[in-house]
Amino acid sequence: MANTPQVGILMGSESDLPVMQEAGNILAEFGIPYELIISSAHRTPVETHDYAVNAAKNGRKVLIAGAGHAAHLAGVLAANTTLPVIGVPIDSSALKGLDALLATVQMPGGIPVATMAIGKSGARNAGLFAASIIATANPELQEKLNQYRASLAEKVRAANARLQAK
Ligand code: RP5
Repeated sequence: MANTPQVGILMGSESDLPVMQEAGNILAEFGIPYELIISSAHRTPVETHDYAVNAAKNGRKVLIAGAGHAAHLAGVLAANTTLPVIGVPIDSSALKGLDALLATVQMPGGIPVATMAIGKSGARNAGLFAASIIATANPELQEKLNQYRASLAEKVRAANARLQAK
């Protein structure tokens, strides 16, 4: 079905939503259907497991997982699916996300998680990275990504032109 979400964006808590919505906003920009799910590796481990186990057959192509503190969400999803899993460490703890970064990036060999930067930049990049993965089989999407990159470059050139004109 055309509107079947291709990307599942999961987060450990409702408090993660303002960060993880950034990933959704990017996917919406590229016209990629996604869903936002609150599911915790610690507090709802059974639901988290079931989501990952069924994700591929439910049509998901990529999973994005955002969590803070001792963040296990991305790793638990990756343990239960061979879909690509992108982790976003969230700065919700006293350690400002350094704990979540290490917990997410330091996966033992065999179960990969592609880890982004801490916080909103990481969530935006997770959306872009998911789009890049999907674009490997979608030339139209590939072209949109090229245009997006060109628009970023254009903004920098315009900013520099404004500065030089002062
Ligand atoms: C993690 O603990 C969540 O991903 C969240 O970032 C953090 C705090 O959760 P709440 O106590 O705000 O629900 O599991």
